Amino acid sequence: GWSRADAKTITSTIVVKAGETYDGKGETIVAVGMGDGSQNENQKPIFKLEKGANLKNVRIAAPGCDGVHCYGNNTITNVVWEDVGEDALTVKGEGSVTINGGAAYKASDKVFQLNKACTFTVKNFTADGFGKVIRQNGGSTFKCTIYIENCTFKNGKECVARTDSKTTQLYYRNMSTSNVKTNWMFPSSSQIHTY
Ligand code: DGU
Ligand code: CA
Ligand code: CA
Ligand code: CA
Repeated sequence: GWSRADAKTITSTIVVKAGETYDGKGETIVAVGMGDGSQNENQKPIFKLEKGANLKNVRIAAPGCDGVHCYGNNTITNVVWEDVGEDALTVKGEGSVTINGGAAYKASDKVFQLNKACTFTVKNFTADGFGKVIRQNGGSTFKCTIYIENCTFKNGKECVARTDSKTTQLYYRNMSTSNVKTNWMFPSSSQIHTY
């Protein structure tokens, strides 16, 4: 069920192994003792997805802590962050990461944080309340390739995507925004494409 009465309490990170899929079947997860959901950088992730691990059908309740850590080649399907903590999801290993379906609400700053070179795809997703939906780690120069497809972004204080890298490329189609300050903060508009 989806009700808070059914929520599953965790006190440590759920590690999903290579080649495995964690299917929450709609469960709501509440983290206790793993962080307060603020902008403090020392919170624990709710999930650690090893390289090649997948996650689906989970609602992450407040406090969102440090969200989901991805080590590459991960698919995240129908995951809802009810109240994003420090951030919602971080790419920590090279490879592809695909977010398909789901939503993220109430992010004080970043939703998706890209700390390694990756192909990062977000599709069929809603974010409502954020600073940036996608942020490549500040000052980094590696190349990310970002795809945004069939997404709705609302109430963004800064932008949809921001990078300092001159090699990162972003491709988007069927993206709708409302009350988002600006779409892109990239070194050059030539890095932004439709497809
Ligand atoms: O600013 O390393 O925000 O992974 C310096 C920090 C910062 C990271 C990042 C993250 O970039 O903490 O949450
Ligand atoms: Ca951070
Ligand atoms: Ca929040
Ligand atoms: Ca973080």
